[in-house]
Amino acid sequence: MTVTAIRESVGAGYLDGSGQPGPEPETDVASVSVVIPVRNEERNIEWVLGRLPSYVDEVVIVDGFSSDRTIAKARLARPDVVVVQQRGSGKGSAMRTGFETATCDFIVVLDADCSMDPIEIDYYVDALAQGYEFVKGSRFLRGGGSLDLTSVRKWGNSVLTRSVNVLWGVPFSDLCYGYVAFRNDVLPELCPTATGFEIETEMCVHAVKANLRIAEVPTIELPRMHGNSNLNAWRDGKRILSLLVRERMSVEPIVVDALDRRGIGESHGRPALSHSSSATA
Ligand SMILES: Nc1nc2c(ncn2[C@@H]2O[C@H](COP(=O)(O)OP(=O)(O)OP(=O)(O)O)[C@@H](O)[C@H]2O)c(=O)[nH]1
Ligand SMILES: [Mg+2]
Repeated sequence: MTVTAIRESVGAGYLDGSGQPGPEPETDVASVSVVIPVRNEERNIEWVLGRLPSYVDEVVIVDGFSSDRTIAKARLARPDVVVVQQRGSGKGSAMRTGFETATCDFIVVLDADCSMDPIEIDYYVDALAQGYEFVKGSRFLRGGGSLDLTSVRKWGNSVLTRSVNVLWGVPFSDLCYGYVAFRNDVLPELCPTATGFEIETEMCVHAVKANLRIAEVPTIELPRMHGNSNLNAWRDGKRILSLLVRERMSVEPIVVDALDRRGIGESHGRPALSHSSSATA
């Protein structure tokens, strides 16, 4: 799929000026790491790994002390998979371990429960290749949807999304969703610290605070195929709320090098990326 086709189909979702032209596309194609946190996903992991686009260079599986055959199944399905044990507990800790391990230019995060279709990685990679730095999936853009959201979760997500939009003056259409991608070189600015599911929100807020170029792309959330959810809507909703309060009250800059903040549309002067895949072919 070409960059142009992606822009035409989801252009309204970009957060950099309501339909204004996006940044210039990268002239070279970047390498892609996929980070997958897993905890007891032995019946799901093969489906996920089997549907990864062929241009993915590196797959990092972050194990959360699985007591089943998840890792053995992953190695069978994809022998070159990089397996790391998470440090600390919770999905947030697992994701941070994965980010430290991933080596490619672009990092895409997806769940292992078959709720996020890996073939959608095209959308994320194409947006990053255009010059966006943080890309998140949205179930509420045209072309997106969910077959999994309960009414409680939908309500909670809507309240939290509106809260972030009001607090930081942004137009996110979705918030509590873990299908995200970013350029490896903006990881210090995303600066994730959360240990639980609130890490997804934390990364969105830090991307806004750091003035990153953010895009939303449509995604369809499928139901978990097998096994049990690790999320508790009320407990994790409260954790997200308290994160938002902390982030809003915080007067400390989260960016280590505050002078490196960039306005949307400004030139980055980043070095060209090396050819290692055909993501935009
Ligand atoms: N390594 C690790 N992975 C985790 C942990 N908690 C959840 N995961 C993984 O993170 C992904 C998302 O977890 P889910 O339990 O599906 O949570 P969810 O998608 O928000 O909730 P559902 O919509 O109910 O499935 C899955 O791949 C899980 O295996 C954890 O503590 N450590
Ligand atoms: Mg899930």
